[in-house]
Formats: sequence, structure tokens, C-alpha cells
Amino acid sequence: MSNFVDYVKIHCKSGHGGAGSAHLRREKYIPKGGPDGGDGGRGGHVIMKGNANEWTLLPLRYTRHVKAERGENGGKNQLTGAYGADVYIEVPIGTIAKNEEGEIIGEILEDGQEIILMEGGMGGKGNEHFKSSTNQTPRFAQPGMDGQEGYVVFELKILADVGLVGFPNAGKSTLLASVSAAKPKIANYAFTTLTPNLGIVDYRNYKSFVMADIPGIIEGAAEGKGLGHRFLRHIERNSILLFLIPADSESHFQEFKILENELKEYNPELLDKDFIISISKSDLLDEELRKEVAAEFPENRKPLFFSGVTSEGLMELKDAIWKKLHG
Ligand SMILES: Nc1nc2c(ncn2[C@@H]2O[C@H](COP(=O)(O)OP(=O)(O)OP(=O)(O)O)[C@@H](O)[C@H]2O)c(=O)[nH]1
Ligand SMILES: [Mg+2]
Repeated sequence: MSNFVDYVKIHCKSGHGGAGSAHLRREKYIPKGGPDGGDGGRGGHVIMKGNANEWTLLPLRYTRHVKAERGENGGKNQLTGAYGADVYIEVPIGTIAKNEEGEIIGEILEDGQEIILMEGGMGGKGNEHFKSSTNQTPRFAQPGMDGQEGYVVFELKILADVGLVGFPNAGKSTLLASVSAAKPKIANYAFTTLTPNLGIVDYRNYKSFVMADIPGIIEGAAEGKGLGHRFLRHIERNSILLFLIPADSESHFQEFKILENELKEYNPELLDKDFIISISKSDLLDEELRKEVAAEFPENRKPLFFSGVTSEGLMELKDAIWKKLHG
């Protein structure tokens, strides 16, 4: 999935409104019929719609133009023209649409959510509306309004094969920096990382996967503490999760449980994702301490040890990630 597309530009056009009708009623025995022209139908909207089954903008890569239908013209007998069909652009959760000026039109946060990117033109009013005491038979009607037209840029903020999950200071950014060309800020204080960083990790024989370094999670994150929902949303878009528990944690397994619980509180389906547990900063542990830490974890949850500083354990970690992704 490393050929991810997170940017697509599409020329969009909403439908022109249908014209109102200027029809005059003609009946056999009525010499002068009145106006009976119906209104034109609204032109179709261009709508962006959230689809939780999509994870990339890849399906839109070759879409150059999107055009909604025009509204039908009004007809005689007060017949209103049909609405032009709306056109839908389906996007993954987290997609932001911007106009040509770079202003945000909207962001998709939920499955099925719809945001109108361009409104269809209003239909014109039929001549019936223009009847007055001085003009009983108006021979004119409104034209339909123009639709809108222009480029829309779609951006998916983040999408990665593996997302790093850990408390602040766990060593997430250090790991990303040591396995990819990304240069995230690293520092010895909480919330150094405020926005996600992506890195492409080279793997044996020219293979690669994408790793996402996301802001640290704290207890209560699911209720909005810390950076709250903002980053938990990013986690939803990663294929697998890598939990990082730093070697100098007070209680490693406990820390893992807190992280797991925050994900569950936010969205229980996150726990269905494949995950790997790791102990970061393993250079701080000698053989004996390492055994003690491993013993905290149940048999089916044994952690991998690595150090982003000395690089020990990184190859095994990459192997484990690759296996989860493709094995
Ligand atoms: N000894 C040792 N220190 C490390 C290691 N990895 C990170 N550190 C240190 O731990 C501190 C935090 O590292 P970061 O990589 O910024 O941690 P983070 O998880 O990205 O933190 P936030 O962005 O705040 O969530 C820094 O002072 C790092 O130098 C490691 O493998 N060994
Ligand atoms: Mg960081």
C-alpha cells in the first residue's frame, strides 16, 4: 500500500438549472389561455460522500472531470422540470476538500456523510409566477441559474500501513527517524509531535511500507484529553498498529492495557486491527531486566525489543511488521 495517494485534483461542475417555461395555455373553446409554464428543475449538486470501505484516494486517481446533470426545463401545465441528478465523489474518512484558493470546503468525518462541494443552479421560474394585474399573459420566464465550476483538491491527511501508538515520549518519532528518511522533531518532553508524520520504510529487496508517527496518547484521550479525537482518528486509517512501551515505563503491561483501553473507548473496532507490541529504548535494559519485562506479558502478547538509538532489534521489528501486513 505504499504507493498511497493522498492528493487528487478534480475539475468539477454542478448542473445548470433548467429554464422556466413561458407556455400559454391553449384550449379549444377558450380564446385566451393563461400562463401555465412550470419552473425549471434544479441542477445536480457535486457531493463528496464518506465511504468507510475506502482507505485511499487511489480510485480517484484517473478521474479528471466530474459533472452533475442539468435540471430539466419546466413544461406546460405547470409541470416542474426534474432535478438534475447529483453526482457523488466517494472518499475515505478523513478526506478534506479544498477549493482552488486552498480554502477548506469540508472534511469527511463519518461513513455516509455528505458534503455539497458545488450547488446545482436553481431552476428558473415559469411564467405563471409573473402574472400580474397589468400583465395577464406574461410571455417570459426565468432562465435557469448557472451551476458552479472549478477545481477541487482532495487531500487525505494520513494513511499508513503501520501506525505508532504510545504515550508521549515513548520514542515514536525516534523510531520513525531511524527507519525512514523522515525527520520528525524529537525531544524529551510530552507532545513533541503535534501533527502526524509519515515515513516510507525501506524493507528487504526494494520493498517498502508506510509508517505513521502520531501524537502521543494519554489516559482519557478517548474523552478528548490531550490531543484527543484528532489523532485517534488517524489511527483508524492505519492498517496495523505498533504499540510502543518505553523500557523505562513503571509498568509495561499496564501501560499497554491503558493504551488498548483508550482505543477501545474511542472505537471498539480498532481492537480488531492486527497489532504488535514493542518495548522501545531497549538499550536501557540488560538481559536480566529484559526477561523481567517480557515476563509481565502473557504468552500470546510477548513484546519485541528495539532501540531507535542503537538500532538493535529494528530488523526483527520490520520483519514482524511485514509479516502482519503481507504474511
Ligand atoms: N535511550 C533511548 N532514548 C530514546 C530512544 N528513543 C527515544 N529516546 C528519547 O526519548 C525522548 C522522546 O523521544 P521521541 O521520539 O520524541 O518520543 P515520542 O514518542 O515521539 O514523543 P511525543 O512526540 O511527545 O509523543 C527523547 O529524548 C529521545 O531521545 C531509545 O531508543 N533509547
Ligand atoms: Mg514524537
